[in-house]
Amino acid sequence: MTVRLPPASEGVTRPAPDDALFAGAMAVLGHNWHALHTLPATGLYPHQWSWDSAFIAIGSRHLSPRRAAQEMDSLLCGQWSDGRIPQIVFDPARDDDYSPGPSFWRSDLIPGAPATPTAGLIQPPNHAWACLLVHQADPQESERRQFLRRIYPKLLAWHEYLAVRRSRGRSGLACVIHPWETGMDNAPAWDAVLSGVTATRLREQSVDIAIPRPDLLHASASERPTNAEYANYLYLAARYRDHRCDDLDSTYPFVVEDPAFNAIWAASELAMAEIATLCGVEAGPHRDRAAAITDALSALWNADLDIYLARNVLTGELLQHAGIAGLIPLILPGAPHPRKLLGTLLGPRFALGRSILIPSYDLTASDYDGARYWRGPAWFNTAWMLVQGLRRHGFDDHAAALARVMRQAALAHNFPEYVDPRTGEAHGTRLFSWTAALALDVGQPLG
Ligand code: 2M8
Repeated sequence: MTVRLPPASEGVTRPAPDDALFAGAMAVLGHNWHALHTLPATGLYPHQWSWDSAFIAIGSRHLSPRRAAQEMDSLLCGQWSDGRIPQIVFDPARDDDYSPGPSFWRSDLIPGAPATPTAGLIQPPNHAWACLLVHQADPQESERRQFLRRIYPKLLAWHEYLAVRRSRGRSGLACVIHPWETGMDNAPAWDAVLSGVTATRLREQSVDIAIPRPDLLHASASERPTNAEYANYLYLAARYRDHRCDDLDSTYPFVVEDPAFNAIWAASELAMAEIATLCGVEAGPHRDRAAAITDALSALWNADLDIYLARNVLTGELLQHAGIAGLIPLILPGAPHPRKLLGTLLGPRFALGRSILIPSYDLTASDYDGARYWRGPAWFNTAWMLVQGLRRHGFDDHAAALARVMRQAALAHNFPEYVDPRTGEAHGTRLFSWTAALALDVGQPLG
């Protein structure tokens, strides 16, 4: 790996010589820096991803707050006129290196899409949360560049998109219409919904479609989603694209309310309240919305499992799988069950303190798989969010222990995308940006 510092290096803090994590994370983020943003990984993910960039900015603010702000500015160049921040902002030069890429989406043909090519789907809304943290890293620099004042209206439009275009029914929660929108693409909770999609797809598609898998050049097939899953992913994405990314399409076959997506939205609304105050704008509506989403999440609470579950909006059923998404509401100050969530984290399903980080899925489930993507392995972004949640509710010793394991696991395995929570074995790609950024963040005084 060539270590390359970012161009905005004037504000870069030099690491203490003995801080290998700081130096390693800085090297990874320098290596993955491209043009005006950071790639999740140069081979497997050669474009700019939405929630990745927000997580990356949370870490890179310790290296250069200016560069972290640039990361968010760059992502928002891909915002659509309806307010959505797209899942991916593409580098048109790397169309063949990732599927589905810019030539699949052809966003230039969709009304409201920006000039730069993007995907039409979205990802979890952690952006306002990240922007506030970036501001706090160097308020004078942020003020000088009018960072919050410039970004606030864009974040406002994004949250309005979620409230208006993504609310189906009266639950008060936003829905996602593709597994990719949850960021936890092949989580077992989606299996039942996707089996209905398979039936529809097979009825509609008389011939097999080609399934390009450039991802398998960079990660083992046993660690990635299967071709059967990809067939559904591509079908759902193509259907949404062919309906011009119209969220009001009432016959869409995958509509889910996800606890992590909505908890992150509420956390970002709380951040919006602080940003609004700093910009001299009324903060009340953001606090009210955060409270309303937090209340609405109660409908997803499962008192037998002591965890939040996702809901299939089309049938009204809660999807009976204990995944890490169901613990993420712990990030909310108003979360009503912090002790129960801690109990679930410490119990046999997630084994906090006995597993490496926290598994993405129930360790006791028969379909748990510690190596395959979101079906079991432990990820650093979910660990980071739970460190924040544990701290917020005063579980400081657990937060500190989890932060320590994050740093150790990141450094020991060359900043892996994910690890087996039982053995610590690294999986997916290496030199993964959010692993570096978030392991760095939890060790910093501001982190
Ligand atoms: C993974 O998802 C992409 C599709 O968005 C993929 O597998 O190709 C997920 O882990 C997602 O959460 C993440 O944002 C993305 C880039 O790191 O990779």
